[in-house]
Amino acid sequence: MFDTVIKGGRVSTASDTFGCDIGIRDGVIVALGAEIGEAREVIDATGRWVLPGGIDSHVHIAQPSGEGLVMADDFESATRSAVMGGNTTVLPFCLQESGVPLRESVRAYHAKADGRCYTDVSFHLIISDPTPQVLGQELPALVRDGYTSFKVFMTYEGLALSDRQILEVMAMARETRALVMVHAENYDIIRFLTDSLEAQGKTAPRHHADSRPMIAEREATHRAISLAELSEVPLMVVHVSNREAMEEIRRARQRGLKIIGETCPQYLVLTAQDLDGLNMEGAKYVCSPPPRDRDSQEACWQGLQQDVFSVFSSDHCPFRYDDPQGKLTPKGRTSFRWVPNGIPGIGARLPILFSEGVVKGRIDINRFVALTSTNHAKTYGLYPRKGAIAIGADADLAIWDPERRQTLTHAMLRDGSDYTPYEGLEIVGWPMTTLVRGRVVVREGVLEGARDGVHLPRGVSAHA
Ligand code: DUC
Ligand code: ZN
Ligand code: ZN
Repeated sequence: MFDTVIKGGRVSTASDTFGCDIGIRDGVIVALGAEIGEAREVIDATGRWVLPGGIDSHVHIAQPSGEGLVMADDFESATRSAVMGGNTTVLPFCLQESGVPLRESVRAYHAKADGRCYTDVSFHLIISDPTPQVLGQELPALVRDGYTSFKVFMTYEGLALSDRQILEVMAMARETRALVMVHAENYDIIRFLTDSLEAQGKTAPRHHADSRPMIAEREATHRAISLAELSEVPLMVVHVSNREAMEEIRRARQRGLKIIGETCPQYLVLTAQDLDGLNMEGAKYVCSPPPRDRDSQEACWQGLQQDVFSVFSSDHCPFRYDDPQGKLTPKGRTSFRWVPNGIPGIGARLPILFSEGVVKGRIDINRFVALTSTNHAKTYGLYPRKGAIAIGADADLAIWDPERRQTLTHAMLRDGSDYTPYEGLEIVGWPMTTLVRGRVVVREGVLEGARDGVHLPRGVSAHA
């Protein structure tokens, strides 16, 4: 007797597609086959596709964001939107707070998350102050405890690390087999251009994109790759937005370096023109790197198709629009410099890639699964417990109606923001029912599960 059997679906993994029933017991997949037997609950998946639940390995939730600013989502609302959009695990960033032991920042972040999540979660760390104490003691201990990846920034006041500091982080990552993720934009280019745009009175949100040109991303991507090559560590270049940066990663991979790339929905379906809106409307699209142009969109698709990018994440970083603690912060009206950086996307990521990618024939369903689930699990040390439909894997599953047609609206996404940058997009295909470790959390589009998500300590990245 199984707890649950999912019957009659078309099952796709990162490598295969086949018809079979899935038997679940104690939250784990225990049988795959035809007519596998009785269950307390049978879910009919006839006409549906059964895929591994999405893993979104790049999200920001309740992250401290500067004076007067508050992120639009707490862990409840972010993971609610995630599960409504077919995700079963998300990986948010725990920011090292200045002057606070890293372990303390991790404890504080757990206090925000524990007991509040619809999906499972696992934290990356953001290293803003790599002191000898942090690198020599705190980080190695945290890596041993399963926080096996961290992000470094090459830009932003209070976050940017020097090349020397990045090398020191990489040396520690090499020792501990942790995975370094990098935000690659040239800080001095951005500061110089921001000052000169402001001096010309060009302060509207659209000039955010002018202040962060592709060359700033390309140069920093090349430099980050060089530092990783010198350090002999793998490197994940996150949120890649354009052809030039993508080609830097391709070249590095062709030379045999373990450089891994990520892109996000905003680089497939938005452009810098979206920042042009009247008054402050453009602030809804302010994120970094900024959305670019049609050729960049095409390049990002090629990167996804050709495995230059192996993961597709949302970079969910939500601020409410009509809110003085969000995009309409009073200082933001004086200059784009002060508009909070980031856009929501945790619930829209999977439907956008399914509709624009699978339905429009740009990628096949197996590539979709790899890009949205399996490769995240492998990259961040969760495989094969996560990201797989296999005996012994967690029963994290999304049951898709591949033909459902809808116009995307913010109301469908159930997050804590007051807008989606993807409003009005025509979407074909939707994750109707989602199970997290065997429990139905969303059934036919209706949230019904409890907040039973847990924090997952992670193993070593497949790339490390
Ligand atoms: N980088 C991110 O990864 N997210 C939002 C803003 C940023 O700069
Ligand atoms: Zn970033
Ligand atoms: Zn991010």
